[in-house]
Amino acid sequence: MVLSSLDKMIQLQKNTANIRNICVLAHVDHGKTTLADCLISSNGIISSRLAGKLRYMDSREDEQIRGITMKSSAISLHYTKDNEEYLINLIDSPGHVDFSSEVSTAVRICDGCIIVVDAVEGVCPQTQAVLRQAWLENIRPVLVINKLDRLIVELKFTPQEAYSQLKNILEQINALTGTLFTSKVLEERAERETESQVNLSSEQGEQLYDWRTGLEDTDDSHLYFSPDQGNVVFTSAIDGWGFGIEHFAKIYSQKIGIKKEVLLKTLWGDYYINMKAKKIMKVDQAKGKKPLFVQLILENIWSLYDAVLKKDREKIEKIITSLGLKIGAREARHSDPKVQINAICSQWLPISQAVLAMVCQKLPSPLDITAERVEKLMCTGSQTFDSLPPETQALKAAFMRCGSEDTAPVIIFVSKMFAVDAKGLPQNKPRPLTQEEIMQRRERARQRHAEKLAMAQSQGPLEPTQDGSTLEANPEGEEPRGDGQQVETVTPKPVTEEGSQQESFVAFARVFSGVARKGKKIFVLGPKYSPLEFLERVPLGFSTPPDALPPVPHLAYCTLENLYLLMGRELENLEEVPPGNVLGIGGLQDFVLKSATLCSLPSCPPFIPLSFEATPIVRVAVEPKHPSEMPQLVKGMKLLNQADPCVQILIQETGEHVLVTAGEVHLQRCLDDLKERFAKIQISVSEPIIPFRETITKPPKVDMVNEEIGRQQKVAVIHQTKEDQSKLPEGIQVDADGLITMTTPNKLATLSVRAMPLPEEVTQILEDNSDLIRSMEQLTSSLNEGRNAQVIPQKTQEKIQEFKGKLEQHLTGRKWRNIVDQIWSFGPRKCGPNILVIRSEDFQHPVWPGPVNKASREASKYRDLSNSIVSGFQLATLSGPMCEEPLMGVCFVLEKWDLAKFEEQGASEKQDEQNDLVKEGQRDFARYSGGEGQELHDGSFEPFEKRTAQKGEASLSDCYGPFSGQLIATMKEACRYALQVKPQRLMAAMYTCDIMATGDVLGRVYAVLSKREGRVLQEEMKEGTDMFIIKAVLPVAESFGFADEIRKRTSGLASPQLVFSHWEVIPSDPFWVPTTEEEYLHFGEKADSENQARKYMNAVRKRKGLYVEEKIVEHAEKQRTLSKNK
Ligand SMILES: Nc1nc2c(ncn2[C@@H]2O[C@H](COP(=O)(O)OP(=O)(O)OP(=O)(O)O)[C@@H](O)[C@H]2O)c(=O)[nH]1
Ligand SMILES: [Mg+2]
Repeated sequence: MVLSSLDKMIQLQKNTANIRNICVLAHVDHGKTTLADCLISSNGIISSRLAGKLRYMDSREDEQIRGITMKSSAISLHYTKDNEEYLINLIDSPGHVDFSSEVSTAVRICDGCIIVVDAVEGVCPQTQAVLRQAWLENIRPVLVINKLDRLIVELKFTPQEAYSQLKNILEQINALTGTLFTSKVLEERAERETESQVNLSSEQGEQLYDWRTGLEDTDDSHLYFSPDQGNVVFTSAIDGWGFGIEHFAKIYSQKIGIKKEVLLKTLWGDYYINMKAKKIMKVDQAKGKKPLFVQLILENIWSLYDAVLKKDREKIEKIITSLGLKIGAREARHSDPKVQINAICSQWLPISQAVLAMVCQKLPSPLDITAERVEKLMCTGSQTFDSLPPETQALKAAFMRCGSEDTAPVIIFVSKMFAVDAKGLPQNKPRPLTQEEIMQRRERARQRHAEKLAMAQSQGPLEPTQDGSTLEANPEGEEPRGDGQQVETVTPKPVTEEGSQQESFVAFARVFSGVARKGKKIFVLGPKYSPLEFLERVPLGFSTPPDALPPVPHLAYCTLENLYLLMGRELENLEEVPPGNVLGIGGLQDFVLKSATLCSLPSCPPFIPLSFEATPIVRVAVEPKHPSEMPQLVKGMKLLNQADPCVQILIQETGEHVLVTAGEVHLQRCLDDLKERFAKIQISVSEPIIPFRETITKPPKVDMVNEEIGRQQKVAVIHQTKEDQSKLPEGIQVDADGLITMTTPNKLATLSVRAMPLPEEVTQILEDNSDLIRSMEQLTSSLNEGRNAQVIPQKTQEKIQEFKGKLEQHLTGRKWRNIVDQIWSFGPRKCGPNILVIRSEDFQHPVWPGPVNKASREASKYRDLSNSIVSGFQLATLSGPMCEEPLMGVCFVLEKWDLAKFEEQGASEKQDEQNDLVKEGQRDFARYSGGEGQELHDGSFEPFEKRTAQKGEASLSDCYGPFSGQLIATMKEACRYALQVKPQRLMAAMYTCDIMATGDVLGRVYAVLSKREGRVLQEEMKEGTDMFIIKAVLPVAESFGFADEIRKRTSGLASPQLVFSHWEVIPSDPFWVPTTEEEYLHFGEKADSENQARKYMNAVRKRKGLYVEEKIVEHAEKQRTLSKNK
């Protein structure tokens, strides 16, 4: 970048009203980076000839090789329109699903976005996803329909056909906007309704609500994309042209003498012009009139392409002169028509003009941030803005003002950290000396020279040298030359960190308020920080220096060491950054892991977490090739974790280092980064670890050959029968209905547990609400501990009620009666998709937060033992009996629990202890208090541990260990056996996959899909093209290499996008063995070829080092027929 323009940028950064922070979003390969190239070339950063070929924003080597963007990166551009100067901070984002987290990080720090759509492919799955993300973040979109040249050159459409295609795309994308809008309005409406109902309930009177009113009242016309609104531009980024209809309205209003305003309204749409009458009329299909858009715009472009492609020199000349353009001789004579088209069109309809003008006109500046967006950013989880402390609420004004005065609080959001080579940082780069520095150096040299002279003189006269000069050039070679033309460079100070650390992290951030100054000290608020906690701990108007503050969780204090202007591949040093700008911050790597909020006031809440669309699902274990390099690997993985918004790094109980990524491409990039940048060692990578879930189903009605079960006779005993598999150890009773009864080893307590499959919808509801369940769990535990301070916010209460209602709605029937009220826990990890239910009339302690019924003595008894029972349940759901994978969709019912013996013992011991003093007790043993709930003055129960602590250890633990431990183990085992007596099934993770393919390769796509157990859900033809869109589901387990295989089989014509969608039960029974005659006939004795589930199960067991029951062929001889052998 030319240095002189840095000053320009600094100047532009101060005019907040003329800043536009925008990102380019689209489906993969729709031309975002190419478009960005065109915009960058308008600033002279790259030459216009290279625009579209260079893909400047794809600065990584692998991005260039693969031709896809993997990281979002920003660049600042300068644009002048109507004497107004604008600063455009442009962020290019990746379109591949695997990197959708990069889109989230970009969207957060922008105010607007350009949605790019390929004119041939139209609206694709990722287009929908990015549009939704823009909506969720409340940023305004404009539309660029790109690759119009493909309609001319590839599809050979007539202008009329092209017009219909464009209309179609607009309809599709507007339909999408419509759905997003409606759901949002209805949601807000519902919120308002509940609020007013709350208000109303106190008053008398009834009011009827009509849900439609919300939709009808709200004006949504400005939301839709339409060329006459000025928010749509048509482009061909590769050929360097683009236009909005305003451009043509201006030209034609002069040419035909129709008012520009009228043309603006009619150039797009079904209007035609009656040239004689100079009137614009509605299109009459019957007369075959062409719409204005076709006649005045598209036909001109088409005829230009036609002339150039046919190399019609005369016509080209004519067009050029009529447009008043000057084409260089080199381009005019170039044999490649593309070059000619580019040369002509980029002058005639410069793409950057069209796009940037639209951006400046239609997208908001940082000053226009809406109150709605600010409130949303500030309210994490189930908080409402009103419930925030007043100091925090006051910050909203600062956001809205976006002021740069010294009193304005500095608020910065860091959306991701990215790694750069430390050598590439501006402060470490050799740079040319400024004029002043040259002067200074010269001055110093002169002084030294004078000193030496003086010294020499004092020591005595010097022998004059031959050439008459008295001194040689000074040894440091700093003798200035007379001409001063020499370019000297400053070599940077050595990088402060030890030489080994060559990666330096820069925060990708945006200033929302105040001026970020180099060297300023600022608070770093982690995602879990709560301003309330700070205000509680630190007195109002704290005067201590922030360094000396008492420690507050998730709060740190740091210095803004370096500020950078992000210029694509380059960074430029800045001294300060005014509000509303995108910037890079150096020196935060020890404070910020992935994202954070920085603020000069601790009353600021952390921004809501970024919403990620992709779930990390592909996991591999990595290890260094040379075991001694483990420390490098660990360090490298830490760095990788910081540098990527969505990768997860786990260390499993087995000691494996596991990398969890969003997909294959993401995995590859992470591994490359690890090998080449962060760890710099050779690593070996395991096969992908595929996650499974375990569940149970209803007993099947038919067997494997579709015969009704129970009809046929089971075949003889020679073969292993199914019953053997689930043979239960002694001492465990099981009834016909699968109720398991187990006693603790010390025979004091007996538990009866039954497992039931949950309906699919219920599992889904549980999955969707896991966050809510987690916060419910926190609420209940704080209520149990007697901390009533936390009042449940209204919104959370409503959400809980809604969740409960949904469960009740789906859990109907005799089997499930009252079950929702009796839910005791969710698992695993207290928030998973399995439930524990207790069947007891006087059970008073469900998961639902609410006041504990203090009158019930029973309640306390259950509560005291509940921890052990619940822990047992948690353990059982965390790893199932089939292959130790987590359970899903299982309901465990604790039908009975008999503690009579235990109570007896407890009571007798209690007698003995009457006079004992309070001992220092261990807290972790038996959690039983003998059913006594002692009420304290404040009405809450005394914490249980205090009471149990009064008993000696010996009294409750016996030779089998502490009672609580026994209870946990017994509960866990009981749950496992309860599962094993039911038909068990594996659940596989499924991808949805969208494949776009032409008709001729369709067959091959299907072949690959079916080979990999994929299932086609839908196939439709894209209107006006010969493209088919196939929607299919595919097990994650079968997906490795899928994208490559499809690409190879279709010679690159089809490329699938895989996104994790759901868990699906594999219908086959992993333990199935043929038991009936028909089954033997059909499958043979081994019958293992058919069993996909068993294959998966055994693979997982093998990986985990568990016992695998396999039939191994011991004597591999040919089968002999007895008769022949005789
Ligand atoms: N015919 C035609 N091809 C284009 C146009 N714009 C981009 N392309 C081509 O489309 C391909 C993808 O372009 P990119 O700019 O890399 O697409 P992208 O949206 O940045 O892709 P990702 O970043 O991977 O999501 C390249 O081969 C471009 O040359 C266009 O206007 N017309
Ligand atoms: Mg790109």
